Amino acid sequence: MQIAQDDLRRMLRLMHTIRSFELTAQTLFREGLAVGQFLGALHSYEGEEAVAVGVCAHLRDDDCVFSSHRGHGHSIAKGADVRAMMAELLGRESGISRGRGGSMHMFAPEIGLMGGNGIVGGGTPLALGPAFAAQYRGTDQVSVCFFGDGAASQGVFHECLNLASLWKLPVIYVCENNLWAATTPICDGWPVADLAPRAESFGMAGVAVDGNDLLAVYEAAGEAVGRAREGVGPTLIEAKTYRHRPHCMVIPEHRPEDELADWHARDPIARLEGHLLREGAISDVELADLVTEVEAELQAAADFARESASPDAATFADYLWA
Ligand SMILES: Cc1ncc(C[n+]2csc(CCOP(=O)(O)OP(=O)(O)O)c2C)c(N)n1
Repeated sequence: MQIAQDDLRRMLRLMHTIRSFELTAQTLFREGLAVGQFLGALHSYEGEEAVAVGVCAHLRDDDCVFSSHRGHGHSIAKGADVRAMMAELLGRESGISRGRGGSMHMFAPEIGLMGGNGIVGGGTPLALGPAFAAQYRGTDQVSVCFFGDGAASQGVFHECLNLASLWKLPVIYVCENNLWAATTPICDGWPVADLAPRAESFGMAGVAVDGNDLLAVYEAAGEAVGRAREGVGPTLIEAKTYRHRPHCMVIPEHRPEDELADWHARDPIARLEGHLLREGAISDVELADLVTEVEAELQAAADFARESASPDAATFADYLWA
């Protein structure tokens, strides 16, 4: 699949934006511990950027994305405003969910961002709703659900594949197989090494990709989205990837050092940069400028969040469903 160089540079910028967002969020979390202003837990998406960016590059604003507890990357790749996201982390009124949600609940339905989910596997049935609606209305919209390898062991996930395939719904299930579910290694969670082949038992398309290779993810997602838009049916994508950080900010690192080093050497951002430099699609100077610009944008977003006001106490319950 040929990808225009402009598109690749745009995707590289998004990957840097996600990486920089996560690093800045960790600073806010540490500050927040001191002054008690960070809203909820913080699960870093560092290392998995190619998955969100490669998939969402094929989506329009009227396509839906259902995210997980590790959802900042999905939100940014779907087009969410990083200033509003940063303010959400601090529970500010200017936050993307008006400061009522925090890290795991970034919603922007106007761009098809249907939010994160603190319930592991919680997004899998929700993604069927817009997929069914699109089919019923005869539009070519698609619905995408991102989830982890741990979520794939939830019973509801198998019900969803069954229904999606039975009704040929335009839904794409993207498993971010980062080899660990919190502190449980995949070999203690699955009796098999791979998820993608399980799609066959539901009579639907299933494909495994190197989730640290933006080009591979982009190609697999393009085919899946195309199939869904044409009414052919759903796809299960298993993206093999790895998170650079521990499960969340309050769980110490427990993974083997050689495994960590091995995956850090396969950093998806460095990999795409290497490709673009070799192809002459970007120069060292342009790359340095891009990183500087992105970091400045995220610093400004953090300042915006710090300076924003918290919701008035009398309005705390506004926008919440009782
Ligand atoms: C239904 C449910 N069970 C357990 C948890 C606690 N929990 C939070 S994250 C997590 C691990 C999830 O692993 P995975 O789905 O592989 O996603 P990853 O964190 O690797 O991205 C668990 C068990 C939860 N939030 N929801």
